[in-house]
Amino acid sequence: MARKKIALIGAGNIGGTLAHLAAQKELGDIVLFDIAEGVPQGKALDLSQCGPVEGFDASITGTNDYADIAGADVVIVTAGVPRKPGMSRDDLLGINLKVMKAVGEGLKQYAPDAFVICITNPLDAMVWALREFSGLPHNKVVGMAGVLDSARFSTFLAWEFGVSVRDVNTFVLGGHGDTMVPVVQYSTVNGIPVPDLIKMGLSTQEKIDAIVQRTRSGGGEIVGLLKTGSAFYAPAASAIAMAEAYLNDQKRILPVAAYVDGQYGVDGLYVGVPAMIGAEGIEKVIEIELDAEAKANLQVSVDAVKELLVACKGIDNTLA
Ligand code: A3D
Repeated sequence: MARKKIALIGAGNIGGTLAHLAAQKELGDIVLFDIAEGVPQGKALDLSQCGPVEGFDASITGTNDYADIAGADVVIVTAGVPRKPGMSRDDLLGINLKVMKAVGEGLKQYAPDAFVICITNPLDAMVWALREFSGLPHNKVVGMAGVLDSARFSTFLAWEFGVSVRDVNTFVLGGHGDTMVPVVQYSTVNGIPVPDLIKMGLSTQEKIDAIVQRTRSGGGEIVGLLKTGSAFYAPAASAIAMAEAYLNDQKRILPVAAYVDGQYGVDGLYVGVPAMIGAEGIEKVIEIELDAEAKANLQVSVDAVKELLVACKGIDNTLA
């Protein structure tokens, strides 16, 4: 069987980390694409030279030509600009929308059968626009945010309870912004819901509320520390988990920005929900029961995503 082909659009901080992880896991041969001349080629060469040391077999090439992504099985999109301190994700909308148009056209021409994972911010609007520009089926275009936001929530909870991160399972729903919804009700330590752990005296409501808030602003906390860009290790690891779920038909239930049409009272929008990823891409959106507070928060988040789509349509009238 021929090796799978993984195309990475954007060879910046996340793109380079994605290439390294994909090579280490031998997910397939890797093509790094960027508009910056020399950058994808240089990173590809550097990463190729990890092969003998780390012992992986993967061809890694860099390119500025979309033709080289032809036939890709998985495409992960990070092209665009990241946040700087003081910027919200939404401030990136105008510039990254143009980038999504170029990427969408490249996908339509060269990789129409790929499973496409978008990471570019503002995520929920960019994944929607990328789907529109590319014309690919909705089940094959998905956004990465919930896996990362849940990983942040899990990390903070593991620290709070003093337990292994492996035993913490969390869900963060809604848009990837300040209105995201960490769902405490469905977050557990080895099956024990966080509200029960509070009742057992292992934490307090105030501490968990503070963790929810820290999760919501988890990306901004890192931007504030790095000063020159945004998080990239955990975002890359999260997208790789989604790519593996597709390539290996794992049927994983992951929180992702999926196209929702009907569930949760949402019509025709990309928003963070639990969904099953397998060989068909997004195979199912899972509708979990939410308490009144989570429902209200999800609605705020959905409204925020809708506003972004109106802004997108205002900038590019082909999206109307
Ligand atoms: P960065 O290191 O700047 O890399 C972006 C790359 O995109 C650069 O190498 C650019 O040259 C390249 N690029 C720009 N325009 C184009 C184009 N038209 N075609 C191809 N390549 C282009 O950023 P990064 O890797 O740190 O972040 C990438 C994106 O991910 C940003 O929009 C971030 O905001 C976003 N991000 C999202 C999350 C989520 O959880 C959703 C987390 C972290 C970062």
